[in-house]
Amino acid sequence: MKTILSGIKPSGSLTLGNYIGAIKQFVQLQQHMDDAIFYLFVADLHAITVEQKKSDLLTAIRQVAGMYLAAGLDPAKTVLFIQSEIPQHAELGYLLQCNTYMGELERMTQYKDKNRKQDTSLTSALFTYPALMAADILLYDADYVPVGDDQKQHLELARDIAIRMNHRYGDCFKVPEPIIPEVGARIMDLQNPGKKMSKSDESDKGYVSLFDDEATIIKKIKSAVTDSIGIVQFDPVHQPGVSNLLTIYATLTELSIQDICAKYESKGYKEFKEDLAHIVASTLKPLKARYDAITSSSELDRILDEGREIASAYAQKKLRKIKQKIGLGRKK
Ligand code: AQP
Repeated sequence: MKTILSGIKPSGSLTLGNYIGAIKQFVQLQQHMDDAIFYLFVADLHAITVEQKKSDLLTAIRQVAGMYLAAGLDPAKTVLFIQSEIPQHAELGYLLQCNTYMGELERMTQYKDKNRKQDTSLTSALFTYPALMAADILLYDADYVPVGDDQKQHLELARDIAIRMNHRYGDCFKVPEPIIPEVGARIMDLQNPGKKMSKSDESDKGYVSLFDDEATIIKKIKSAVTDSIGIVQFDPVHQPGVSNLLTIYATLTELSIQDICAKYESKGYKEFKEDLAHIVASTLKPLKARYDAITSSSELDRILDEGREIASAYAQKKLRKIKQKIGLGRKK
């Protein structure tokens, strides 16, 4: 049986980018892989690498957990849990840090982007975060890790650390493979299509939250930045805004980008955006309804308790093995 693992940071309100690049993909994978177990977690330890307000963090943790289920993940095939409830993530994270070089962490583009802003509030945990992410993955011997494009480099580092430690201490970890969607791996900001749509963005105009109401969704899509060319075509270099909207359209309808372009060949952006706005709104409406039903019952906590037990048993055994391999403690 294959193990698929992924996590989402509760660092704000989940966005359409998180849905298309991650959650929707998990559901599709689960439907196509009968013989697989999914370890999906809420990456709350990663969220606190930047300052979070306690009440917002608690809300966001529940939102991520609830959305996994609302999107259609089958609890019978999923081990759903909260990262901070399994202390072995942090402990293995430290052991991996001891096998990760400063130069490797300094090369991570996500860190470099944040550091470029010369932000003095950058924490040391933000710097070492890829080692914790590697621990999240290696702790459960994941075969595949579905992620959006932005996490590809971190996953490559996880593979490098696994290979290094297997070489140093003997067979420690399975070396995981990424699964990156062909379309939708990087949904861009609606107001600035040169950067990724992110839930922690200062302005909420650039992203559609999965919790936005219909009027807000329609307004945000209609006011998405496009260009003066006026032709609906896929050209990320010269028409990044329109290309991003086409990607969203294609992933939510399962139509090809080519077919969508043909549909709007002699029409302007107005009609294209109006149709897309309604597609996004009608995708998110049932999702939100299922989310409300799940989070207003005791079902979510029951599933999370069960997930914690299964994940905890696996993580304890795995960490014990790694500590022995390294030579920590008293047991040979
Ligand atoms: N814009 C995006 N397009 C496609 N995939 C995306 N993902 C995130 N943004 C996009 C994918 O969602 C999964 C969970 O990501 P995360 O929340 O753990 O971290 P992130 O990638 O840093 O997401 P955000 O929204 O940008 O969070 P903040 O603003 O807090 O940094 C991952 O698989 C990610 O690739």
